[in-house]
Amino acid sequence: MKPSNFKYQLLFICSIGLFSATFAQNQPTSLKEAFKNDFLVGTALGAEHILEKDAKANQLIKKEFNAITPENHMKSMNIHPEWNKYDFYLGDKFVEYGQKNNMYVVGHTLVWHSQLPRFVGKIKSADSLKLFMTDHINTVAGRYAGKINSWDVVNEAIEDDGTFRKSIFYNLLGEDFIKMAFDLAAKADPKAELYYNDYNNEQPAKRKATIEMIKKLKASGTKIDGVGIQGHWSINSLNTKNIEDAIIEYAALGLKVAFTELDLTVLPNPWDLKGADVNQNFENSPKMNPYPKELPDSVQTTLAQKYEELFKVFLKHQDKIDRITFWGVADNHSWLNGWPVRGRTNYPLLFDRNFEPKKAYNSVMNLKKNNPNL
Ligand code: 9MR
Repeated sequence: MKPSNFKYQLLFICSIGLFSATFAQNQPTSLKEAFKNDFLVGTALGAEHILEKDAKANQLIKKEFNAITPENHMKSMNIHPEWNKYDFYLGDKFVEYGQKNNMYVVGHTLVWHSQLPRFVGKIKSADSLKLFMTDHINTVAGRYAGKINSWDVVNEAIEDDGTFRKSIFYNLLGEDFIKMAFDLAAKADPKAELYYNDYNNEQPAKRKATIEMIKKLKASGTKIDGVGIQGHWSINSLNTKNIEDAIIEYAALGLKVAFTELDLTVLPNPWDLKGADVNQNFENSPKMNPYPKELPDSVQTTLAQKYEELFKVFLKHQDKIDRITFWGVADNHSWLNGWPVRGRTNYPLLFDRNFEPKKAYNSVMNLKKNNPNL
């Protein structure tokens, strides 16, 4: 080889090396970094996370996410167990955790028919229920005023067919309970963004009813800032057309859209059950729990493809989407291990039981790595 040729080859190799090093340096290394110009990326925390019991989980939460939602401990049953008794221990710790780590803090949830304290179940009159709602919202939203970035004010008030859910709130107060809840929340914490949150509300009938309900609220002068689409979906029936239509239609109302409880079940759904009605449960059996030890590669790949499909839609509409929150940190901590069949092994999130990123994590990250401008 002539010395001059060698010199050029060396120069070429060095340039490639330098280019790859710079390229690698500019690559995002976490979800929150990858999507920083698009939307917040959040997770739901349990008590063990808030109390920083597990070093690996703690490290992962801080590295990957910039928004947090309390999975259970701000629900009325836990935070307001008796008429005159509140328990703010975990709520306070949760808010502290978010502030300390510079995270967007979501309050979940002020008015929900499920996980109600016992005493509420015994209420028989509209006046007593109003008293409960007023005291509850004033006290809880009031305590964290200025510290919570957004509240899921009302959760799951509409059924899949578009009718109002016949909850204690609806039965005693009619649909006005929704307006009442939002007005109370706006007064108790004027700075928080106020969301209506539901599952299956990307589907046409429920979406239509939700839009009507929101239009009425807005027309009456009530403050509502966003719609939360929970996003409890399945790799077997993910419908991105509905999701895209819902983003466009909710945003057209002048509202922010957030995906508030995202997970994709990989397990068979008894009776093709969709959504998240927590009152349903089914018997366990080997057929219903096909991957008790590990997830086969083929399913791992399908999960990755589905997450990629979903995030492509999210990125396409990033101007309308404020936040994508996963319902859990890693697969070991997912409500889908216990619902709608108890004791199953599910794999719905981006991190596995050892807190390692799954193929699905890479497929989502690669959307930004390979297309920085997407
Ligand atoms: O993930 C939550 C689970 O730990 C609770 O047992 C369950 C009971 O109410 O609630 C789960 O979270 C729900 C959320 O608060 C509202 N949307 C549906 C979620 C999954 O059921």
